[in-house]
Amino acid sequence: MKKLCDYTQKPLSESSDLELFNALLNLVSDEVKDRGYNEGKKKVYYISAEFLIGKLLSNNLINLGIYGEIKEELEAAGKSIAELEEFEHEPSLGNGGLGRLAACFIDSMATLGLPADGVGLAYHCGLFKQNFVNGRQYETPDYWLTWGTESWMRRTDKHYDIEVGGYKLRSTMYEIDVTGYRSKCGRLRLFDIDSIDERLIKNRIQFDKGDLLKNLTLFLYPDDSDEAGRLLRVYQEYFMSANAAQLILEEAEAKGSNIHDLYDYAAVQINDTHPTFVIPELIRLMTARGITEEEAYEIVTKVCAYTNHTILAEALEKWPRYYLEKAVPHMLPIIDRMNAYIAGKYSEPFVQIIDRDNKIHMANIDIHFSHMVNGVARLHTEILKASELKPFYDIYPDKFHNKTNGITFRRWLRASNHELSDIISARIGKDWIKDADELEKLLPYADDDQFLTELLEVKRGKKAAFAAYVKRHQGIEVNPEAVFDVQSKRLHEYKRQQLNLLWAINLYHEIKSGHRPVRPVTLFFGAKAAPAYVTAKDIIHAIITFGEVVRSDSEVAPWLNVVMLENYNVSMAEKLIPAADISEQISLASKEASGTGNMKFMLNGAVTLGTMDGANVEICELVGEDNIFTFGKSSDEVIRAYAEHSYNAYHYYESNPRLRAAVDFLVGHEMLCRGDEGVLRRLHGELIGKDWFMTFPDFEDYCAKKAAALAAYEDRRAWAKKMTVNIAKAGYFSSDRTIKQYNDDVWGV
Ligand code: NBG
Repeated sequence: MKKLCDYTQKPLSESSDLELFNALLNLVSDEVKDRGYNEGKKKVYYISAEFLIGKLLSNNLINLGIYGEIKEELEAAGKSIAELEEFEHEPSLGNGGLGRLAACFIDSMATLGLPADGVGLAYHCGLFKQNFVNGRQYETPDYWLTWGTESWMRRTDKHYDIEVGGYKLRSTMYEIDVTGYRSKCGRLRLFDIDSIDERLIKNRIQFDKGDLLKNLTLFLYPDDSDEAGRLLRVYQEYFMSANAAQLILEEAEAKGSNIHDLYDYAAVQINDTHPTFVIPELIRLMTARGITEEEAYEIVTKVCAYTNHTILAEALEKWPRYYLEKAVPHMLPIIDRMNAYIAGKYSEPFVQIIDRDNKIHMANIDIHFSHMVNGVARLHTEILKASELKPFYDIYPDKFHNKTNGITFRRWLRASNHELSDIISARIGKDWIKDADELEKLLPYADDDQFLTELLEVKRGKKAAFAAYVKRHQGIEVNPEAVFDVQSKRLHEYKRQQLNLLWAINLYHEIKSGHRPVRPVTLFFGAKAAPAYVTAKDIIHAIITFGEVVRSDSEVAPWLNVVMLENYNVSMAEKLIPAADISEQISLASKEASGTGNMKFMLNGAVTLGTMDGANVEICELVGEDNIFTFGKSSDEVIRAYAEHSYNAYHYYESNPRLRAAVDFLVGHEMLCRGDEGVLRRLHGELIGKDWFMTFPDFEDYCAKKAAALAAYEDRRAWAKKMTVNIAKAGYFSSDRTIKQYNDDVWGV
């Protein structure tokens, strides 16, 4: 057993936090070496633009089974892991669910012993850091990378030559170890170029988008509101995919592949459309090795699989042909021939790779040239098959399959909620950490008073801790006795943070007219808006402004609080989710592919208030109607309303007085004297003139179900029972289950 003091070369009590942190990095790295990596003939390459991995210290110690010993050793010297964690920077390598899913997946792949690499890019400043100034979101670079010793990421001596944007670049590969739970390890491999220059960033996150040599990997999802920004995304996507393709072939050949048999050596998972170029690039590299193009098509199709994460058309990337001419001219002849090959087989315009406007549909390349296409929750996959991708489903009925998302319980319960984890393990043992179905053994405790009391006690403690955190970080006083009602996810109109806001305004009106809730409610929002997404930013402004209105009104403040959390990220989620009572999953039915926050909340004993969308449908089925609150139009009704163009927001606004009062409050005196009039009027206009994601039709039902949830909360024993059922039934949503299914049905490793 390794001791930390062997790595500090002086007593722990005399070591600085930096010295301790570096000692822990070295200790973990030695421990990983002792265990070794999952190896085998065939390997999974999970290529993704995002890996939202979160801080690694606790997670690695837990997975390596040395958390307890290290904690004791540190405590004996008067130090704590929690302090060192504050010192650690969270890697800024992702945006939302797609990236967090990739992070949970690499944890599960390592844990299940699958030889697997995550492959992506080493963004220097990540997505962005969110600050609120005058009630608005400001973005600044998230300098998470500390080049030096104190980083989990190490430089390797692997380099590839990549041609992009008229340059010949030489890439460098970095690696982060992925510890599996009590198993061997995997690796996250991130590519970069040495010429990146962070000094290019001028004002906030503005930089010269034309200077590829200096900007290629500065940011994840650089602002794409202009052409230079969109081109940069193409450069990034190709750079990532081309590195991956070379890595895949090199490793396969080193293991003895003659490339004709690549399928026996590599399974490539294309996470959304961003890594699509890996397909034509593999074809290019294979034909350069003497394989015919026709055979190369067959090989890539056997090797690659594609996951779709959204039905929003905007997220299915289409690049104008001249972008590719500029960025990757050597890809064009290959894509043209792929296009001709497909056009020769299928005449349906929808399935063509290049459309009449000369745009290249990345998802269409993925679907034709992968052997498997999957959605990420049952409803989502059904919608893909029945409407969104129907013409493809007609051609390839056997390619389509569902893989409902999952989360790693090591991070989202064991590490982030020790207290809950301990009372669970005291009842059913620790096997649930690796075998999530074991959680079901908790069901009988739904009637055990002692357990229910402890469960409520744990929740109370987590709420108090989170309230203290909010006070420290944002200076906002939060009453821990209030119901903690939480909506945390990317800010997007389809996720409908605005619906939740309208509910809160309605409650404000009720309180003003003398109808107080039985217990105070605190509404937490955690969300970043894409820098160029105007309406999303307007919603943030409205939420922050309304929070100020509420807190400054002495009649309302004791009963309602609205908090927009600053810079929501994985580390904050680990504190927030264990403290939640109600989990808001209120997307417009049919629009949320799955959601994974919903699973994390449930696992931590929050009760879902949601629409029948994404994985909520499966949650509902598992916990039963008594343990979830559902509302709203069904996905069928929504799909029909869009098809018929029958929705008219103004009609609802006009005919429902309390909805109208809530909407008009946005531009009323209280809001205007604190907020920005232009922004608030724009949002008001957007809602009554469009409301594209149909918040108004669901408003009444939402209010009714939220009232029911709040009333149910008052029977504390019955509520604790609901919490227990949610935890006990969460086992299905372990990413270990998801990964096992991918491996059984898709990868065959
Ligand atoms: C998100 C969906 C979620 C889904 C995750 C993971 C993107 C682009 N998509 O519903 O919105 O849970 O992907 O599959 O982040």
